[in-house]
Amino acid sequence: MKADIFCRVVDNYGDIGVCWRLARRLAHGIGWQVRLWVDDLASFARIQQDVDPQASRQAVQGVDIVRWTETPAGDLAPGDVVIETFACDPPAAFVEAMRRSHPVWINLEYLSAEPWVETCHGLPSQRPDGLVKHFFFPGFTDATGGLLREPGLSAERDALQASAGQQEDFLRALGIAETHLAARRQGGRLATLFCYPQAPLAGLAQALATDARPTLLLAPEGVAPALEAACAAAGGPAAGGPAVARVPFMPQPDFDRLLWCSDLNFVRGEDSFVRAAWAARPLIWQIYPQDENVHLEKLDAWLARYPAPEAAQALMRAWNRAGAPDDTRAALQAALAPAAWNAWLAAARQWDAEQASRPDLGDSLAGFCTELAKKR
Ligand code: TRH
Repeated sequence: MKADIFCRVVDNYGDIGVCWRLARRLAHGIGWQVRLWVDDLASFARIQQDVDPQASRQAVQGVDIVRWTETPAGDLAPGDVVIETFACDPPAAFVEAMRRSHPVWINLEYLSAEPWVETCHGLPSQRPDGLVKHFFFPGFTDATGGLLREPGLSAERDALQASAGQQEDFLRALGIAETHLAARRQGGRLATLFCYPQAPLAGLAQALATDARPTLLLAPEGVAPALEAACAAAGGPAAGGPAVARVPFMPQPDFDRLLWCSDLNFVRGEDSFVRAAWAARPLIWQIYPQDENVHLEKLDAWLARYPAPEAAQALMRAWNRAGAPDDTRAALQAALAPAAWNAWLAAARQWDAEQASRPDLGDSLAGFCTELAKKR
């Protein structure tokens, strides 16, 4: 099968993050020939450093990458499957060519735990021009398209999590100082922090400063720029406060490894949230903020499925509401208390095992398209 994937970068890295992961999943795991159209190669190059932001056409890891804004779409014939992501609308000239070849047309939607997703997953939408678009929803239940997950991921994760030496080698290669590695060897906590600007950093720093276990926060360059100041205000490492280390943006497989090495992962958006679940460690999700707090309903829909103790759920609500620092401080302290923490650890393992027992989105989508292609 030949597939075209269209990616419009709205903001941040989630749009390209999902598309790039899907492109590699279909090309490597399923064996499709994949062409990925991207309108913002600079964002792409941030998470996949060998992408050339200037090239109008390039091949990276076996995927044919097209700079969407420059390439005349009418010159390239559609493949067997066209996947537009997040309703991004393929260019008119390309749709014109689709009217002649009638490929399978998929709109891959955003991830949501809300129940209505199950009733919309897989539905067709008949267009006046004769083309039919099908809606494909990722999700957490059997009645959805599932989550992207590469074969062999658990085994790779388990091997790294079982090897203190390999974890240290990995962290050292990221530039983590020997003093931090030594502190970790003596029981220090490692936490990855990937969040939006409104995250309540003061409450985070204050809670970690009162916790007996010292914490090293690993934050990607440019994320949470006020973090160092918040940690200094909470007393700094000398007074038991969290230490901060900056890490460069890294390719997705390394970002997975970072999450696997961490005891606790603060993640956001869509893709890093799913990857933190595959780490099988406690995660705190900052959902993408929307107008009129619609996102808080989506957060609750997911919390209703996630088996973590009430203290962890309350922490996530406080983290996303980003209210007074005291709220986050108290909520994090409660979630780190031994009984809650142990229950949260168990829940993270259970969530990973439950979700990993379902077919992944790559297989589900490939199967769905193959069936539709037979009926063309
Ligand atoms: O960056 P995000 O917030 O992305 C988004 C966008 O805002 C988007 O418009 C919105 O619709 C969506 O969220 C829900 O968060 P996300 O989804 O976690 O994407 C980040 C991607 O970047 C993910 O694929 C992981 C990747 N990444 C790396 O590969 N290396 C890194 O070093 C880091 C920090 C991230």
